[in-house]
Amino acid sequence: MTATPTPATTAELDALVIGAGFSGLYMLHRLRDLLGLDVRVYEAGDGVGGTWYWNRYPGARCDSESYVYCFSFDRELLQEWQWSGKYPEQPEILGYLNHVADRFDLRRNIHFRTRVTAARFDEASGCWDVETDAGERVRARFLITAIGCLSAAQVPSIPGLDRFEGSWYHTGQWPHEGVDFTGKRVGVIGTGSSGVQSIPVIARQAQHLTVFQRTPQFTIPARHGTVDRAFLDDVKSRYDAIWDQSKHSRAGFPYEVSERSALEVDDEEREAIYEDSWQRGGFRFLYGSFKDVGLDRRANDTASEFIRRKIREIVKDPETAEKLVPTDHPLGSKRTLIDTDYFETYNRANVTLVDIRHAPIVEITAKGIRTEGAEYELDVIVFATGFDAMTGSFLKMDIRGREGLALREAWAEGPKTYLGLATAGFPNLFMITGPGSPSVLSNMPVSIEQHVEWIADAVAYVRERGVERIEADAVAQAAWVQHVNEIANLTMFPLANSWYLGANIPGKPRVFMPYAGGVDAYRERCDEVVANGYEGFVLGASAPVERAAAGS
Ligand code: NA7
Repeated sequence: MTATPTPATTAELDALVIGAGFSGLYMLHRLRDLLGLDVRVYEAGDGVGGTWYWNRYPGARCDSESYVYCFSFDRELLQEWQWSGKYPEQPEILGYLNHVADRFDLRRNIHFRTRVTAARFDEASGCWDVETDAGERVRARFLITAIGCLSAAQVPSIPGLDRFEGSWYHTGQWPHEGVDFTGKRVGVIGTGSSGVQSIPVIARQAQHLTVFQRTPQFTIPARHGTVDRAFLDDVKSRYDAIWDQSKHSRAGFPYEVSERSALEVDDEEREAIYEDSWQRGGFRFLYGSFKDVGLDRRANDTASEFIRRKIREIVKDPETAEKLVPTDHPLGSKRTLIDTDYFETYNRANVTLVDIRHAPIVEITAKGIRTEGAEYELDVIVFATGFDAMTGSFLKMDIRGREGLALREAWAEGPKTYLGLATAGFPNLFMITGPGSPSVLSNMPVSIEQHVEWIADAVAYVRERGVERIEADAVAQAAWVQHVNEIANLTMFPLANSWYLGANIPGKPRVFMPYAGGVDAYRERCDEVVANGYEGFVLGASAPVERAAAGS
């Protein structure tokens, strides 16, 4: 908060929602149309869509299959929308979310081109005072963040970017008019999902593409294509069962999960199962092949080794193939990627792979990128370098809870939440898919719907009882944080440097942020909390803030 006078409060709302992606749109609908509350949404973009508004890079596409990458709450909506791609592409998802906004008349409560800069909890009124970069100031009983998990784009601070005479872009802030790479020498830094999706598409257009790779990745073919009409008709005839299965599954997908161990079959059978999963494509490779690929290192080694063999088979130049083979982390410990023609792209004559793990980038020059090994002349640099994941968008705002406690202070050692829904010291603040919930380890719309419905129910519960505040209890929060860590330590996740752990951001505390115990177990726990009268939440007055020990 600044010492400068703040503008007068202009409105009093029941709820203020930040963000108009999947989460914000449904939260608005639920609170406004089902509970009859006075709600406003602030959205930084000039349209709805969130992630799918910003990430317009070539090849941007979702890794969840389209028929389950959507809302399930309205049966008519499910029946009327027709997906065209097996995996929905960014324009199609954006079209879907615009359709949702129109269909439920949501835009009239959304203030676009408005970024929330600060929010302070007012002890006397039990409300949040929220400020925006447009100079608006509004008071609301409940503050709900619908800011996504991957929305604070990260351009690494490489010396010399300001001297570069070409143009540069970050995949997460892509120009709406697109970028024409024809005849251009293009450099892509980063080989996460965004890099792996955009590299094959850029390679087909550019004169030459140079990929700057720090960590080789495991990626599985998506087997993308148009979606079969008969398949969609069948899905629509049994949607209730599909959602039921997804909501009670480990990762929010209606996939059969294998009951076999990779270690209980012989080599030949194991190879055949992996080959079948590889040919079918997508995340099924992880869930449908064997039950222990994500849990047991020896089982995981068999899957990792299968993919390494595939890379060496696909990539013709042995030296390039070796550079692409991941050796420093097990499959699934970083976000598993799915791709279309990623490894095949390195067989093109106009594509060069540069290993910046062994010869790091030193600087960006006027003409291109200089590594410890060579200088590469470029017309365009694409930063596919990811996000300050899960906490970045929270901490960009100046959020202050009781007794002026700053969220930046409360989360200085890493995010501390109760169920990823709330945080001690910040009454009446709810987070949709916050750190400590399954979020990025799941099919997002399934997790988003569960959170939105849980939050709306909690709001209704306290309102019906005339309770003015609800806040996570610090002891319950500490137990949840510990549980999230214990579960992560049973998996492969801690074995890689990943954005799940904040490892991609220099100086960020190394804490595993999402909940790896599964969408099914998580939903059960959230339901239990409600059944036990909002166990772990304090309703009404709260104890003094424990600064040093807040949630630790
Ligand atoms: P990711 O998955 O964080 O990938 C970022 C990539 O950029 C990754 O290969 C990083 O290498 C690389 N990177 C990041 N910083 C640097 C620097 N300073 N120098 C060189 N290379 C760097 O982001 P995406 O946008 O691809 O995907 C985000 C999520 O969106 C994805 O996981 C899905 O959930 C959807 P590293 O691996 O850190 O060595």
